[in-house]
Amino acid sequence: MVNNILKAPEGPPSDVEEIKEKSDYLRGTLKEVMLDRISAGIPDDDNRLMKHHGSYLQDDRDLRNERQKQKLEPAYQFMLRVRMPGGVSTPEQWLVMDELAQKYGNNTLKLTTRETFQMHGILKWNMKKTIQKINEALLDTIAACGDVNRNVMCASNPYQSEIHAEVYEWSKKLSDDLLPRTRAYHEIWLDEERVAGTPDTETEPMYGPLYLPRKFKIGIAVPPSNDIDVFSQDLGFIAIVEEGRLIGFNVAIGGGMGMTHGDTATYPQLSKVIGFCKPEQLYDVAEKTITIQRDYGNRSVRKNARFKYTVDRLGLENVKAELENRLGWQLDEAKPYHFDHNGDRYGWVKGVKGKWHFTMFIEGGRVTDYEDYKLMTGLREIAKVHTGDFRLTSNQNLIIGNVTSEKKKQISALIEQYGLTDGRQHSALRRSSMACVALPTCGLAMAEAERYLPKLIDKIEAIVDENGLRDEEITIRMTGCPNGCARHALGEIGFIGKAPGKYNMYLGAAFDGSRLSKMYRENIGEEEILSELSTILPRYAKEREEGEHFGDFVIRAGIIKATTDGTNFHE
Ligand code: SRM
Ligand code: SF4
Repeated sequence: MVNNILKAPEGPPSDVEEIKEKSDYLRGTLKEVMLDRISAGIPDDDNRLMKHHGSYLQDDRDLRNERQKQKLEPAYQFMLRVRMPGGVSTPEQWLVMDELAQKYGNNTLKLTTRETFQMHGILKWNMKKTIQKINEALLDTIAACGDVNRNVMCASNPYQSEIHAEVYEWSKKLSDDLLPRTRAYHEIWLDEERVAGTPDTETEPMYGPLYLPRKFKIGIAVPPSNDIDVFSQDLGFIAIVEEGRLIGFNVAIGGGMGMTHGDTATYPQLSKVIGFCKPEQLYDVAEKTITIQRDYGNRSVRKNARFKYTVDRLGLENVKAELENRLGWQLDEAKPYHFDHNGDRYGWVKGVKGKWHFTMFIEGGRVTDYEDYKLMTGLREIAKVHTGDFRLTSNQNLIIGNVTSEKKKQISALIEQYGLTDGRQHSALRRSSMACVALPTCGLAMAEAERYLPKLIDKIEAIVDENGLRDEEITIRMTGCPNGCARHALGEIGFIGKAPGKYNMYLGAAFDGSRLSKMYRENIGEEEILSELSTILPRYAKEREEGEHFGDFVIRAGIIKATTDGTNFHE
């Protein structure tokens, strides 16, 4: 149903639109090229389609120059991302991921900012086996990347597990029901025979043959925790709980973090709340919102193709009216809600039904065995005896969830034995940190992030300690480029990579994820970063008001202007 007043931008379709159109519903020549043994890589067109199957071809950038000198093809390898709505994994699934990471990956698991596992370093010849094993474990990688709805996030707040359990069921339903219908994934990776008659019978009723103009992200928050950064989602739902009962969701549309350096037509944006729906209306709202983006999103210029630009271009009220038109009913007025933080809360807590939850701090979300910290082994041993679940948080941390009182002793002993940590020995600043993958695997990284932020924090901690701020939660986030995979624009201190060793520094985001930051300094290195923070942090220590968060303080003190909307992020 296309509205005659609303218009999609004109212009020739982008190259990806053409690739999707010719792809025979995401098949392309993937089946054949994955069998080819001459190159460890795959052609670019197939790589574009590969994303819809949850994987990217990458190369090890640490080895790039050396291999070029030796006239070798890049050290090609694949990244694989699991679709795991709400970040909930069983211990059995954890053990499968752990085994695959050791056998076919680079011996690490990355817990991502969207509550799932990524594996890096998988060679082409091992991809099919790896994907098959993941599917045998009742997980999959369908639509974990690509121009479709992605992994649906939900709050991992263990304090309110009954609500969490309900919200988790919704995130799972949304993720499952919004999957592409094509059998391409099953044919390419799981050896399913193609049924005669496809693709004529395969119509992708919701997506259509071109799928969406760009990726689409949904998350569900449960106040007062905004751990999933609900306003950064294309479509966010805020659970409304009355007298301990989930009565529905506020609906927020048009958020996103990515931008391009030097291009003010691109910007991070926060979604806006447009109304309230009942639980049973949730799927309808999601589906109809997605079809609006399908029909009006920019299919010509990919960097302006996200739903946030569609909403800003068409106007919030017009998009809301179009949504209600497609729904055939009106959203109720939004209900009051209150968020007080967007980070995680660490350590043991007792939830309802007598179950215990332990939130661990996982720096940079990287699970591996370090020389003096056997994190991966420790978690493997826990998974072997654990009868509850694991919840991957949207801050790259991990909750060992639903531990019975009987098991708590055994799991606590393993936590102790392997020195697994709730992060209490670190500053609250480190515990509130997030960094995207960046180098060496991310092809888009302009600077280090995950490998560098811990070292930078070592130095910032000295300033923090000198000023009595060790227990002060200040969110700090770093990304290796402006795409914003660690939601940099919602960090009270944010860094975006510009070039090796150089970052743009941002300040002024709100602690509860409700205000974007603004650029404070451009293209600076470590020395200048530390020098700036050596001035600002002591001022915060001395001049802050009772309970005032760092992001609010820098605005009140006139250090940075508030960003009131994504459209003034660059001003
Ligand atoms: Fe991201 C692209 C990693 C969350 C915005 N992201 C990438 C790629 C695939 C690079 C590429 O296109 O070649 C990165 C793979 C690196 C690697 O080696 O693994 C990558 N993104 C990640 C992860 C693993 C970061 C992490 O350290 O945890 C996160 C995986 C999430 C998941 O499980 O699905 C990740 N990416 C995000 C988020 C945060 C979120 O969704 O809450 C964002 C900002 C929110 C948003 O989408 O606006 C994000 N990633 C991007 C963008 C910019 C998109 C845009 O339209 O603005 C790109 C580039 C693109 O799509 O062209 C990108
Ligand atoms: Fe790569 Fe940039 Fe995302 Fe970091 S923010 S993982 S560098 S795309």
